[in-house]
Amino acid sequence: MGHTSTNGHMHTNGTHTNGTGKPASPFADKVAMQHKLFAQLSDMFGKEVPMYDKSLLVNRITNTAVCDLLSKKFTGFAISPEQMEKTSGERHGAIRIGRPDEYKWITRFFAQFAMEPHNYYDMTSVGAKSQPIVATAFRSSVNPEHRVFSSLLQTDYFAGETRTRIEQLLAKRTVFSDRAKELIEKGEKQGGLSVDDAQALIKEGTDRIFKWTAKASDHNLYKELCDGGFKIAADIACFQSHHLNHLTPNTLCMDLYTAAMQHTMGQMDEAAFRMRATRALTRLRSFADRDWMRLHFRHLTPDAIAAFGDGSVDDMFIGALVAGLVARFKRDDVQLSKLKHAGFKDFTEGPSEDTPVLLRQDAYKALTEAVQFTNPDGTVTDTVHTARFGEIEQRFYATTAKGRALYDKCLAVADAAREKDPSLPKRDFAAYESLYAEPFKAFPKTMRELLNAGMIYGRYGATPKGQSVSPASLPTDRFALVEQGFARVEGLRYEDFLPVSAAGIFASNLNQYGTKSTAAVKPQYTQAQLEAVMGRSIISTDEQYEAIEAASLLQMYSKLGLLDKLPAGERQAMERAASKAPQGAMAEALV
Ligand code: OOG
Ligand code: NI
Repeated sequence: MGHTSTNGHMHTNGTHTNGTGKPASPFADKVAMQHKLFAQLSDMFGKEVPMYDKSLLVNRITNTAVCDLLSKKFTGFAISPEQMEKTSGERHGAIRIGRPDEYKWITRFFAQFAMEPHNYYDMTSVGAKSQPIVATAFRSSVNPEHRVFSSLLQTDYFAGETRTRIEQLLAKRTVFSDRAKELIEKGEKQGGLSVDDAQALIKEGTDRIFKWTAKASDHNLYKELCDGGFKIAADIACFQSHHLNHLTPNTLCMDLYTAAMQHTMGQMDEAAFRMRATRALTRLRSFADRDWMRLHFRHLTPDAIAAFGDGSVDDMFIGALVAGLVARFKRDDVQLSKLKHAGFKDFTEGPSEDTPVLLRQDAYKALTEAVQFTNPDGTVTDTVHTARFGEIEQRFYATTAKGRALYDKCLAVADAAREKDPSLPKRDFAAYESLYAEPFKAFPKTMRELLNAGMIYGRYGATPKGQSVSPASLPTDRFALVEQGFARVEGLRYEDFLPVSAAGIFASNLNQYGTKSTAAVKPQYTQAQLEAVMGRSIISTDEQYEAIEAASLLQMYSKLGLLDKLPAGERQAMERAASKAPQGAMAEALV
């Protein structure tokens, strides 16, 4: 499948050349339309779920405090309101789909926005938290800003009669209108859509495909599924659209945001909030170095970051920031406790707060929303449904196989420790944090150390200094080159999902642990099966992260005149890995 321009540059339309010498295209830039799609999904979701809109406001407020601290620490750093919106903007959504043919349409829909399937997630085999779904995530391959975790219900997970009833109900619905299908087919045939057509397809998304209707079918089946522990199947089978389950923005400081949410939702008093906010900002002051800046502000070039001066942040400044937050959260527009809600989770999923790998996620719990069921006999049941929740995330470095294995090990130990004393986060949060951080001590805590230990992937580039000296005087070791200023490096950001974290999110938000298959023999699910449903292959991102690193190293060695000095085996391995790099990846190189 061909890649389109996924380099993240904004074009409002494609009718001009894009500065790369490529001929002008009559079609809208797919990535620009992807941004529009997510902006409009966010508007839709904000109207549907007032809590979500408020959580965006809380995120804006806490991210602003973070940036105030950063501009004191790094003189010359400032962020415009527009850039703040973009930086905190939507990162991912989640949808749950019932039928294979619908899943194929979804695949084709996202392709029109340059979003392709990345990674296979088999949620039927994650132990006690298993769910009857398999999934992939649609996103751009290079510098993705948005992604959608898209699940497909596996009806054969269920025994005979339940399975038949789910399938019969699902068979009756039409999520994609004829117009939506026509637009997708047109885009495929032409190789793109005009701005108007792309906008019309977005409207199909916000008016129908992803829209919450509060209308459902067959309350008996719904109740049976819920009572049987299959809430997820009920959430899929009984509804008429692939309603957006959550839409997750990006926070610059998870611990500040979660404290703020708990405070404004009425779960944390002012004194506790002051303490938590002070701790979060104090930690940020020490670990937000220039690498952290590059990771969190993709619009800042390494040169721009290097040019910032060294400022300093004293305790008084943090005190003033916290006082400002306390005052801000007294205002009417952020009284989240006045909205009906089910509380905020007590702890964050992912690595400990001091370990910058993969991602950290948290959420306010699923809301109870009014739904009207129309039953097979024509009667109507007015009741409620609990599924949509409010997640938040912060992304860190992508781990290598070695780093991932260590993460999985640390996580298992940390989770077990937490489960031994489940009320600890509520009783004594500081004690809980130390308990959870203990197993993660096995991880280095800075980007450089993580790279040197082979735990995370990096993108390397030659510096002007490196290019100005004779290759004969240069070492070939990548770390030595960086150490001596001949090269530089940045960690790659993790752009994907964590099945165990996802399972935890399913479990806590459905208020229900996983489900065992009721089929006589639990079916085995494979990536190839999902690929057959989609009619295309799924991209493996471990391979991509490795490829981006390898391609950047080859480019660096070539610019430094060192390619010939590399051991042949090492160079070949790099070339093999680099050949899998997504198109456009090197346009993102450091130099
Ligand atoms: C998807 C859960 C996965 C995440 O952030 O890991 C997810 C769902 O709730 O349908 O969104
Ligand atoms: Ni999510």
